[in-house]
Amino acid sequence: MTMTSTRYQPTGNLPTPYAETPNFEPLLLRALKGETLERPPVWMMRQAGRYMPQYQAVRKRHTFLEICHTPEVAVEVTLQPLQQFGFDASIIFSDILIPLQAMGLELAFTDEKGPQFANPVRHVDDLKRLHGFDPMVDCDFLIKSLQMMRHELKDTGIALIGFAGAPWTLASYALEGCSWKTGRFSKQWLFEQPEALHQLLATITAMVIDYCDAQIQAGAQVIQLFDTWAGNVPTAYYEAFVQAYQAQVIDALKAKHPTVAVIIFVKHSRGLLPTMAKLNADCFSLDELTRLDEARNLFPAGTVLQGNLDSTALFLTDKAKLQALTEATIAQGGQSHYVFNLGHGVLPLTPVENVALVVDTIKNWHW
Ligand code: 1CP
Repeated sequence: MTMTSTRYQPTGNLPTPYAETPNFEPLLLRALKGETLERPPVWMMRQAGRYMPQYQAVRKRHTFLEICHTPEVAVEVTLQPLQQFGFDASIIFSDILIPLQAMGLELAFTDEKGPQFANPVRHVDDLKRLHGFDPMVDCDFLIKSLQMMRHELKDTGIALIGFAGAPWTLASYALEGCSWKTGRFSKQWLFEQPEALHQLLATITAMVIDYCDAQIQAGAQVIQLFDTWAGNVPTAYYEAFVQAYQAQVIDALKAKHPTVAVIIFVKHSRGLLPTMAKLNADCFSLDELTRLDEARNLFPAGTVLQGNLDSTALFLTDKAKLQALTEATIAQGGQSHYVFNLGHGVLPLTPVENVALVVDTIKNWHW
């Protein structure tokens, strides 16, 4: 397949650095270190994507997977929300399913069905099909995208975030083959074949560690782990099948890169917080079901919280209400150990002017 990608040119028109940032140390990194700040850093999960006309224009020229696999284009769409809204952090454009593709699962993406694996893991024997890979070689497109982004963000005060799916969520995609829906296959393995599931989780965990390590070497300054489907696991199984593997990833990354912060996002984490607090993560990204100020008491002192404006609030037509909800979120987050984000990702069809309003509200905030 031939691809006609636009050549990447340094844009030079990124927002000016945060004025009070000494030596341009990104505000996000300062917040993650626990510094007291005038205002919190702001970024949004899924800040690049379908809600932006500029992204849709790129999608007319490229499939979703082409964007992920072509560094010049991945960088172009990673930069779009920074240029338009002035976020304080940039999350590299990729997808949590990319490393599963590198392990041998055949990934296709259609507009109707979203991501789908043609050969999901359904039998214990299928585990033999999953192979290791060298992220530097087999995901060289991601490595190059990160290197180009770091170069682009130099001296802007914008931090670069790399990411991976956490083991449970990746294992469930490998088992379901597509969107989670009922989680039938993942739950069957959980209840009937726990040993095989542990084997799958261990294989994926080793991969996630190498994959994040490679992203850090390529320039990622922070790693966020997405455990989108962790909140759907029955409590009796949670620690052994979800959290134990999150902990392995976090502990391995912290041992190798003590100064690189790890953020963990667990969707539907209300009720799991006292358990999650045992993790060695630097920052916990909470969804909108939890109040940040109440959650803070459940975590050890020095823990950074991230979140958690309801993504659907960005559909409000009442701008004053949206501004008030944004300010209430900051007030609950606090003056230190806090990073502004949504409770989950920016949704398709979100009005762009509301994303701008939220970012401006935060940038105008003074404690
Ligand atoms: O053009 C398109 O239609 C593609 C839509 C799209 C986009 C923009 C997908 C398909 N992935 C992405 C990018 C993406 N995915 C990013 C980019 C960086 C950014 O945040 O700006 C990130 C961090 C992800 C992570 C991701 N992918 C998660 C975890 C976060 C979350 O939202 O829960 C998950 C679960 C996925 C799987 C995925 N990829 C895409 C879709 C539609 C889905 C969901 C599939 C399902 O229904 O389960």
